[in-house]
Amino acid sequence: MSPSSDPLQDRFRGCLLGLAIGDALGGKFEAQSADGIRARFPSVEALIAYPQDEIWYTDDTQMAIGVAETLVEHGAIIEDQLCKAFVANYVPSRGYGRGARAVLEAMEEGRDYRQVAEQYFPGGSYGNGAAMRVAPVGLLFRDDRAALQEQARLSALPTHLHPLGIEGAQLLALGVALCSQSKPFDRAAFLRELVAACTSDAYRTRLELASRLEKVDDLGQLGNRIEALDSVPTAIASFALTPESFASTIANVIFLGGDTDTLAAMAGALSGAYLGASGLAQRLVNLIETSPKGRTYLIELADRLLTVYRERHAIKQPHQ
Ligand code: F2R
Ligand code: MG
Ligand code: MG
Repeated sequence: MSPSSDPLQDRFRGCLLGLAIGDALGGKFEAQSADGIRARFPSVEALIAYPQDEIWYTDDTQMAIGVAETLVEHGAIIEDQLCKAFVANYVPSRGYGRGARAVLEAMEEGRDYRQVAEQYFPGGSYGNGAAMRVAPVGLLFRDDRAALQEQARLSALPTHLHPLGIEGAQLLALGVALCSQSKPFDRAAFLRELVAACTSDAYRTRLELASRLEKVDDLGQLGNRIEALDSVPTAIASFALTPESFASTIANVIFLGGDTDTLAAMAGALSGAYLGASGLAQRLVNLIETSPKGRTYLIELADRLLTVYRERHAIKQPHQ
């Protein structure tokens, strides 16, 4: 990849590549214990140095690709088009949530997927599957708060109808939008904006706790689980504690164990949107899989999303 001289292009690319790296590196440790990971990797540097061969992403990146493709093709989330993109990208061996798998297979077979989702989790899923894939929404609607909230909600609906699943996606999308705009980083302002955007006490309480955290050793207080409430605030807090280090941001959530791919995918998307592709761990960028929808495709997809963003705003000149 030749480095971009366009700061916004660098951030769009950084967001998708950061997501894929966090997902792929975290995927090597999914469901492992914090103690087990720490015993093998005593430092951030040791963890980041671990992969020697291609790193393969999981459902997190695969579904984010579906969201980005839908936005590129249609300029907004259109539910049946989003479902088509999810189905076209669906490879079960990448490791999907069990409810998500049932819903995607219903979509694939033309069955009533909303009914399947409701049967699986009455009241809807509050898993982190909507948040893990929402980053492209945060990029495209980075300067339109109302559209961002609505588009994030629409991107969640086919699989995640529970309010906590939807709100997790809205908060992560807002986090990406803020990260793509700010430099230098103002931690208090960043978390204040996110707290103000909360619609539930549950997320507000977690993000207020995130704003009081002073060290990465305390991140575990926010959770490491597959539920959106137990992972979205954690990823946001990790980025906010180490905004200038992509490696630390993803490693510190992987050290928590549990849902490591998704924690690191979300944290990586935030960090990448802030630092840009040029601020990522370059060794890891170079190790992202070279499959048809691997590293090169992710960069092209980010560039196409930026084109849609610029057309939407009729912005002719590159800007921050
Ligand atoms: N699921 C995985 N990884 C396990 C892969 C196992 C194995 N390698 C394989 O190949 O199969 N990872 C991915 O799933 C998470 C995202 O899940 P998503 O899309 O939200 O799925 P789902 O099924 O809707 O929810 C996940 C779990 O959350 C709990 N849950 C959700 N809503 C619930 C409700 N209303 N009541 C009770 N529980 C609810 C359930 O435990 C769901 O299984 C990411 O980690 C992604 O990486
Ligand atoms: Mg995954
Ligand atoms: Mg996961």
